[in-house]
Amino acid sequence: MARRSSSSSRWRYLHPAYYLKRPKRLAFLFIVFVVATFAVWDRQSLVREHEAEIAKLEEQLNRLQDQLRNGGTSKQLREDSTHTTDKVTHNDNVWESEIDPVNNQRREKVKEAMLHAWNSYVKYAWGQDELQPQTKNGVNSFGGLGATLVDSLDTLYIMGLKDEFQKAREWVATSLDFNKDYVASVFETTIRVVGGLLSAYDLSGDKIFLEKAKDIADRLLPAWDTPTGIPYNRINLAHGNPHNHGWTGAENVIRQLQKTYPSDGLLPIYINPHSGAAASYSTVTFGAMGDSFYEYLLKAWIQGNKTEAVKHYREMWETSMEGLLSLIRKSTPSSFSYICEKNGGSLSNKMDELACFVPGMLALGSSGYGPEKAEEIFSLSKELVWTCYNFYQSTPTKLAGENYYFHDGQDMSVGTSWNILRPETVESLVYLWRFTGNKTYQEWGWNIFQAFEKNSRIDSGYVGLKDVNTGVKDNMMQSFFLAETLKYLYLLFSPPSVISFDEWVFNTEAHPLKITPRNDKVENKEGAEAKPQSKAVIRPFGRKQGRISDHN
Ligand code: DMJ
Repeated sequence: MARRSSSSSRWRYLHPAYYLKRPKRLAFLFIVFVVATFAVWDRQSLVREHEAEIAKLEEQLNRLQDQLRNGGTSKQLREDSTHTTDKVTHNDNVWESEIDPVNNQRREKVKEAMLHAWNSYVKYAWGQDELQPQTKNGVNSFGGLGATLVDSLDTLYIMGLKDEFQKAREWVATSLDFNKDYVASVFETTIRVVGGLLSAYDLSGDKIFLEKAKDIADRLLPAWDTPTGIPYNRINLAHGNPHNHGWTGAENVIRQLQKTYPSDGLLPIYINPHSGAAASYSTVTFGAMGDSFYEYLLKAWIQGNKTEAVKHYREMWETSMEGLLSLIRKSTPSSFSYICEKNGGSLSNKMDELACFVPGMLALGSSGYGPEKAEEIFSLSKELVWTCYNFYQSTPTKLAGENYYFHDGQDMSVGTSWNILRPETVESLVYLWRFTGNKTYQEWGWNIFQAFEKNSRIDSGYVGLKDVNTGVKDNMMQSFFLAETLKYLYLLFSPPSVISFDEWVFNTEAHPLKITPRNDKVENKEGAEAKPQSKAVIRPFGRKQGRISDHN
């Protein structure tokens, strides 16, 4: 009995009558119910909030991983990042570009093009200098120095193609051998191989690239051992023996340029390394064989961080720019500005596509002038890049020929009509876009990229065109297509902080090299310590602040 009554008293709490008969108990039950409901509801919303937070973090993580994969800033990939403050220099632009889906898509397309070019090289020409895509074989046009591989290292790195970069790095470490009984071009080997290796070192910090760069540079150095210091243009990599082509030795020269820089700053393309003199009839051009000299006057000044020790480079460059101004003419009827060539005393109305690096150079150098001159130089830069873009637009394939002639009343016509995947115009577009923020330049670059895709892409790589009028293809994927053309296109759709002009200067083969830190002690010619000049950082114009009126 007792057991039965205790059990029934236990279950009485579940009977409604237990509460309904006593209001206090009912109120207590109600309060317990409300508190429990709140507790459950609150917990659920907390879970929901946390889920939302986690989703947001995941999204951010994906975005950062994407950024890392797609290039990001060079320093994001570099473990040894010592300049962390630089990462935020152009932060606004980074985020602006990140949320610009058009730029992102275009950048991906360019990266995909690089992968296509690279994978074709890996498949058919691994370790050789260049790929012949039509016949699917490699050729050693530079003596077997792996020119395409070395030229591509920094592009792979900047695009965040880590596996490809690593594989290339292993080849450099284990198979790159410079002890070749081969008479190499001093210029080409310097810009592609020394430049490519130094840039890979500057970006990755991996010492193997520096060691290899030193090895090849030491083999090239005897070429500078001439009475004037002006180098021979060819040298045997295994044995030294610097020499010039027979035909350059035949130059009759009258001035010793080493000591007397011409008053118009325009140097003929052939100079005798023994006397330092140039032939009076030798061509003056901002195109083939003359281009990089002017580019390097400016860039040596920038790479030396514009200190007193490198001031003379800037001065010579400014002198040469006055000479350049004297070569500028305008076409009729459309008023295209172009750069003439000079043969002896007469000007020829011919301009190489190669000279289309000039607009970029002018834009880069303009900020070192006072405001008025800077305006003049910058404005010329914009006029010239418009002309260069029209080199592309004026042909049926929308790819530029090798050079153009200008005729009264007829504007321009293609001279030599091949296109070998050259980079100069897209190079200049990167500078113009970065300095003006005007997206028109990106559109032009995109049009050029599409023309390459349409005309030059085949299953086994990219080829040049024998004729931009007919679209007939050649059989060569030039190493500078991967080193320069695709790199500049990638940068055109990337935030300006990716290889910022404040920290990097591009060699003439588009290999970015670190600007010498400003606080470094620089020694001038006499061995005296040079004082850094007052801060003269290159200042890109505000993105919304496009200068004067841009074409289109
Ligand atoms: C490259 O090797 C370099 O840009 C050089 O300065 C000029 N020629 C090619 C690209 O056109």
